[in-house]
Amino acid sequence: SSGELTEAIRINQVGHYPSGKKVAIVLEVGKGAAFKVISSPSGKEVYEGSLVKIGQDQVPQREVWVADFSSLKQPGLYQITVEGLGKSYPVVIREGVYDDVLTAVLKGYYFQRASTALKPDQAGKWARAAGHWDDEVYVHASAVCGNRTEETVLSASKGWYDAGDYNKYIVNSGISMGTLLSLYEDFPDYFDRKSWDIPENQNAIPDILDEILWNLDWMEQMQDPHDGGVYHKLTTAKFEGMVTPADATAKRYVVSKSTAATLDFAAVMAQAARVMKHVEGLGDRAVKWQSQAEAAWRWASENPDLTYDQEKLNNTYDPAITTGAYGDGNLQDEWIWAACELYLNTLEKRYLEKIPVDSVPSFSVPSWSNVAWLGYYSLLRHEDEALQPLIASLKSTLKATGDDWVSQMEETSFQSVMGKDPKDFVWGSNAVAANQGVALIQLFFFEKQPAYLEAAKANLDYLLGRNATGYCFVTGFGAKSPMYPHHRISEADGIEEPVPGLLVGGPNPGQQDGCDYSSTVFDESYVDHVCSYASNEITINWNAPMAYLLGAVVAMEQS
Ligand code: 9MR
Repeated sequence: SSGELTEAIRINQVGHYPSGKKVAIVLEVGKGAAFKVISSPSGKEVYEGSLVKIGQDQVPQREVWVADFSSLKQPGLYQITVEGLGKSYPVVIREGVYDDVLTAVLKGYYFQRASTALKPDQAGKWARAAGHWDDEVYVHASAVCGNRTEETVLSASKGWYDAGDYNKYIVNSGISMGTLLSLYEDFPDYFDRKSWDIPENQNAIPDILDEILWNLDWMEQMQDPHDGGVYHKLTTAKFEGMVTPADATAKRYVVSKSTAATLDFAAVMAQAARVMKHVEGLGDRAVKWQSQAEAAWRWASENPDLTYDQEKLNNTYDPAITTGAYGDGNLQDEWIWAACELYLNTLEKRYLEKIPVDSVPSFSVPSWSNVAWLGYYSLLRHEDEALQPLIASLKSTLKATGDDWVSQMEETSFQSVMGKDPKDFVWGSNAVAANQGVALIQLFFFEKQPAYLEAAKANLDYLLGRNATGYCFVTGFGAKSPMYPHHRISEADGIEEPVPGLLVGGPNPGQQDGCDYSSTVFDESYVDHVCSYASNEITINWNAPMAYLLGAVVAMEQS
């Protein structure tokens, strides 16, 4: 009957703007090839359309029909029905439809704060006691140098927990901060006004910067003031159990300085200095960040290839460190990112030596280990004439990528850029989808064609439910939302609903956690179970491009 709920109709479960493109994907057809849109709960039919079968070859055994109801523009609550199949989850059409999820995704960072209690005023039922003051952190044997010993204690408090675990990793904070700083740098007018309920929201500083500062305050302390080198991470020796922050009390260390961490730190400090130079209430902090960035650059120049190799370090130093490695053997992209940010602030030619200015760079979607395009986005947003022809070739590279994506998207199961290439389904694939959206928005800034923005929004549809799993991937949103993320706070707090506003990692056919997945198909390899750290964890670097994508869509819709 058409009366029952079916999961075979995949939709963006958060909703659509009245004027926006609206597409559902139907995975089975019953009788005929029509679909209807009905008002909910009255059941009154408001639209009828044809299902269009599409050819997609990523998953040969899958059949897919597209239901396009873009011409329905009347705000309201609806359902899609297909005769013989059933009714979809609710379909929302309204102005401001992404405002709440944007706020929640930004607020997600507040819920990840270390070294503070969360009060019911801001955190509601997820209020919690403080943990991880990190004001007595030990220097791990791998980081002993100069006059420091293993018993040297430093303070490196605040910051955000990386993910489902409680450690703080500079490399991963790097891309997260770069992405959020870029969101403010690209949409200052919107974010100067945007406010949400964090403890600082009455001060003069925009809330997005208040939140960024919570992590920047920590990062500052991760640089050794004696030489400019930056510790790779602040961590326990092994992962804590599934306990609350207050109950996670194992000894914490700063571990080995590394070139990647030091360059990512340089890039973040430089971008922060530029973005917050004129923000009132910060005194001369921007000057300090710039000099910290330059000191980091100097250290990296003297230690150009100190990669973080956890296994190797564990052969030499005690205790063994078995938490997230964020080890990366290729540092060229970290050099590029730091060089771009420092060049923009100083216009000093020496930084250009690290940027291949004469060859055409290829495009790759940013990730924690691949940050070149964070730097290139910054070059594009500031368009320094002295950097031609590099700027022109960055533009043509990005345009070629965007054109490929737009043309390939029509032949994917879920009509999104994500899905065209099974290789995009890595650990944290949802961040690949979000970062494709970010790239398309950068492209849209200089090539004003609506198709690029539409493609970015198609990936948003993917992330919010129009995908092979049927989940809306942000906790607390959608009719079918992750309930059991691999997240110590959510697992240990005794509250049924997970902390809201967190993007889970998403489909990952690698299935490295060995959990019980119901499918091995690349885009279905997701399981909403706490054991699944390879598909159902949350991280600050996945939330960041989601915040960017949502923030950009909302800011552009309002302007
Ligand atoms: O996001 C990281 C992913 O790219 C790696 O493949 C994976 C295995 O090394 O590690 C992921 O990062 C985890 C980090 O090491 C510790 N905190 C949780 C992160 C997400 O699972």
